Amino acid sequence: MAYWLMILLGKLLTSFLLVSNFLQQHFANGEPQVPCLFIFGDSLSDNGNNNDRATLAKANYQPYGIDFPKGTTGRFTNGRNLPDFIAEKLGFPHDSIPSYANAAVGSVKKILKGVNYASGGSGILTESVKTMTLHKREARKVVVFGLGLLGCIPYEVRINGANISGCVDKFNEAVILFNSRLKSLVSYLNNNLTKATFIFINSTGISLDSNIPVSNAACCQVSELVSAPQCIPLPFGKVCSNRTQYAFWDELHPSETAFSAIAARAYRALLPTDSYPFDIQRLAQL
Ligand SMILES: *[C@@H]1O[C@H](CO)[C@@H](O)[C@H](O)[C@H]1NC(C)=O
Ligand SMILES: *[C@@H]1O[C@H](CO)[C@@H](O)[C@H](O)[C@H]1NC(C)=O
Ligand SMILES: *[C@@H]1O[C@H](CO)[C@@H](O)[C@H](O)[C@H]1NC(C)=O
Ligand SMILES: CC(=O)N[C@H]1CO[C@H](CO)[C@@H](O)[C@@H]1O
Repeated sequence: MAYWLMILLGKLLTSFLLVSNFLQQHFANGEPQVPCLFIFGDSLSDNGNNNDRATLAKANYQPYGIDFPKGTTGRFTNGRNLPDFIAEKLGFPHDSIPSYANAAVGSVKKILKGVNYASGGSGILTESVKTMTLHKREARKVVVFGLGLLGCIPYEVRINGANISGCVDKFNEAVILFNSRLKSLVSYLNNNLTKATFIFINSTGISLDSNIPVSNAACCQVSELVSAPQCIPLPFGKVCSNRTQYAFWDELHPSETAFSAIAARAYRALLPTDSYPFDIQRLAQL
């Protein structure tokens, strides 16, 4: 049952990470804290799954990846995304969790360290259900990220108009309700599924507290068109130079700086409200 819930939620959630410890071995210093990491989610977590898919949700062109060592990869941001930061904090080498698209053509060894199933638009999830059932019995530690404040996304503000808060209040009200029920679901699952541990990350609380100077505008230039929230390709569109000052990279997706801020407190909570019932660091140690 839990597995189907994960798949369902993966279609809605900002990000979905799954940490498995089926090997139950002792890890030496320098080794990752958990043996493998599986990621489910949407474009906020995608690391290249959509590049060859028939979809409009693509980020495999410049300026995407402008601050990523390998450049453009299909990540929907300027640098590292949320799973990149979480994986690094868990001790995985930089960029070592392949996209499902790459893992499928790569070696088995690669897949054993984990796979990123996240896809802009989340369409890949249905395709990968079969693969995931292979890992079903081993899935023991699950991190669920709550939805971010969708009503504060610059694109939504542009399309719907802002309330006094500067955001679209009705969207944020729905997000807050959804997240509180999601947190209850995490509690329910922990009490009723003895072999697995779930934690909830309060993305909204963390981002409201993160004080990135510009949170109401995209760093890269986007088209004025209603359906165009992504960066205009280089060299036609401009990109801001002070990228660490912006919470949003394009009109929909957080910047590397914003992802870094969320990952830091998801991994090691600063406030008791950041995670429930505890943070990723503690989950990894269980
Ligand atoms: C937000 O703005 C919309 C559109 O202008 C308006 O209908 C709605 O009542 C406002 N909501 C709040 C909570 O002020
Ligand atoms: C998230 O954090 C904020 C501020 O710390 C808090 O007010 C809110 O209740 C938290 N949300 C959930 C779902 O725990
Ligand atoms: C970022 O740089 C632009 C010019 O490229 C400037 O207009 C803007 O005020 C700067 N913003 C911050 C927060 O530094
Ligand atoms: C503590 C908790 O959430 N336990 C739940 C386990 O599942 C039963 C229903 O099957 C609920 O009634 C409990 O509340």
